[in-house]
Amino acid sequence: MEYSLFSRNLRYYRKYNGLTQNQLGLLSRLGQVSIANYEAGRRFPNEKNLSVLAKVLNIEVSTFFTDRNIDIQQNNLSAFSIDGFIKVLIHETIDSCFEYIVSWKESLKYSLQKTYNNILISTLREVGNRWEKNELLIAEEHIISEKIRSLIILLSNKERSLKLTPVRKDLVWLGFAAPGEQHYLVLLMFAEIARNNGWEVFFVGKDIPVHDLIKALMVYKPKVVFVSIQMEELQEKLTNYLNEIDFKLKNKPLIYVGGRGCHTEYAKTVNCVDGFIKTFNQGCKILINVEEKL
Ligand code: B12
Repeated sequence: MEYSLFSRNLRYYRKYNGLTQNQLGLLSRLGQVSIANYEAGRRFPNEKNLSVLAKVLNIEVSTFFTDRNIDIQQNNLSAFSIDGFIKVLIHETIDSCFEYIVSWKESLKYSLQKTYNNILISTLREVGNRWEKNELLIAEEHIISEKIRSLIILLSNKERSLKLTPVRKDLVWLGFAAPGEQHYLVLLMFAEIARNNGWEVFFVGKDIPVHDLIKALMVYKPKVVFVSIQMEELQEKLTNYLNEIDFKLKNKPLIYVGGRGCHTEYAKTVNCVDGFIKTFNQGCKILINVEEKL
């Protein structure tokens, strides 16, 4: 009994510290094989090695034998946390970050949509809270954003390699961020959800001059356009932008606006906006149940 408690706690605190078995094996000089054996309950460390492990993991030896009150069936789930993930994002390579989020996703049997929403978006919110409280360096916020950008694409590619959805030529999606807007990660998640649901995707991202955007809309002829605005102060610029599109484009696509810089009242003030999307799941619904909308 004590042994299995030790195994679970070792695994928990290793992940909490953002370490792979290999990394813990190197730091403790016990090797990856021993760590794997300990975690699988096949072997048990002697007293000396126990204290080495506790030291590397920054805990007391007794913590290995303290029940953290976790439900045994949920044991895997508790090994992951937003806090642990943020540490991994800041300090580890993109490969370790990917390994962490894939294990987390699989332990919870999450879809791509749920992984984006429940893990990545929640992490971004927590990063925002910490940034506000000055608990994160600007550099760390940038490092995290960049890793999350890569993870959005890596997760989506992995999903597509498992389940190939043929691209439907009649479903074209285009996404862009409001002029002056630097935030585009949720927009990128929508692009990947669209791609995984058979859309042909044109992710134009940020900083696109309006004339070029109009050209892109004429050439690619999207059925649906998603616009992202996080900064309220950019609303006026976005309105001018959208009005110009409305004026110059004959066959207008369905245009949806979303993000914390936008609300229903704002969306109503712009003629060519077909809808305001409040939540990530609401946006995904449009991309998945597309036939209802077109
Ligand atoms: C990551 C991040 C950055 C990254 C962006 C990286 C990137 N490539 O996107 C970097 C480091 C570049 C950055 C820069 C800045 N940032 Co910033 N950033 C964030 C952070 C932490 C996450 C942004 C994000 O992706 N949010 C997505 C989710 C978490 O937000 P959400 O509102 O819950 O989103 C929901 C809905 O709104 C909707 N949704 C969101 N986006 C979209 C898009 C579409 C199309 C749709 C349909 C729906 C939709 O779905 C979500 C889930 O339900 C936020 C904190 C936060 N809570 O958002 C600050 C935050 C947005 N940033 C902020 C600021 C102030 C800045 C800077 C001005 C800071 C500076 N002084 O340099 C700059 C420049 C901003 C600019 N001109 O655009 C402020 C904005 C305050 C405001 N004015 O409203 C925030 C809120 C931080 C804060 N707590 O103060 N930032």
